[in-house]
Amino acid sequence: MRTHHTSSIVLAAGLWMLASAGTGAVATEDKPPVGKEYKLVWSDEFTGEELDPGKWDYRQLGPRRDAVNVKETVTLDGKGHLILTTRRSGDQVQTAMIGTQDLFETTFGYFECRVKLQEQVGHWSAFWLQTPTMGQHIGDPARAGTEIDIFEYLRREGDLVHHNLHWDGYGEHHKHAGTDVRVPGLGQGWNTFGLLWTHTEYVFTINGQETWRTTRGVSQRDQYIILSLEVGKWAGDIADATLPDHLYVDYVRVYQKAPATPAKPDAQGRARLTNRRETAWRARQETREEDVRTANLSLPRLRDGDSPEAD
Ligand SMILES: [Ca+2]
Repeated sequence: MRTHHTSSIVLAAGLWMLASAGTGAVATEDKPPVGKEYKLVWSDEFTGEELDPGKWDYRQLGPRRDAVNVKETVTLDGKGHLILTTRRSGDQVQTAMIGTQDLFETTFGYFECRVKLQEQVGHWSAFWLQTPTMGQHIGDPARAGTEIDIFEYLRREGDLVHHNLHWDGYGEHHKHAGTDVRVPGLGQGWNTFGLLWTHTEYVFTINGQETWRTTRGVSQRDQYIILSLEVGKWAGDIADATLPDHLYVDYVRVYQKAPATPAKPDAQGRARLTNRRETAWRARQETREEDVRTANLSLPRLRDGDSPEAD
């Protein structure tokens, strides 16, 4: 998570609504494609009493930046929300970071979270995708993967939010692309942040509206999800913060495009098919069934205890 600053885009919520309700100027393809070809493949609605260890693990427990990551700052409220907390404990500031590393790692799809942002300065919240091979295969982000910061939010910037990409490691070869978006009212209440990640581009959304689209640094490899609060000067001085302070997360959902299944021709249509065409259609059908099986392999692995065959 770097602190590069790029050009700022100001987006007025009122204009969005006008475009959506009035002229239909917001193109359908710009909206998250969920509910059509895309199917929910992974989610956490945080409905339990504690973090689901089958979906999430703690990350980088111990010192990180200007705080210490501990498990106790990651809680569920029993009302459907994950709470990440930054708090003081003696001379320490403690904060929270979880990820799906080794539990759910995938390539492409639409990733969305619904959150209520932190209220204090000195720490920033983020929903991001990370690659396990950051810094390898320099010059080839498709193979090495890219840090994809779907959102980074600093309270000291008010209604501003960051979308960032980092690839080719964090050293001398480091590459970055990003944008900042101002969304009036962002600091109050709930917001959704989304990323559509395809073979060719990333499309970032806030509350269902496209805020940034880029073809730079497109990863083609499995990556994992991270939710974090981090304490550091980028977000201002934590000494000025009234703690504890929280990031609330209502859900994280991942949708992926189901392989296309050809429509079965009706009786009349079938009659028009020559034998050769019908044979070709069956061959395509078999290929697609193979694709479906292959795609299923990339879905989250069952843990031993979850397997229906385990008992
Ligand atoms: Ca929820």
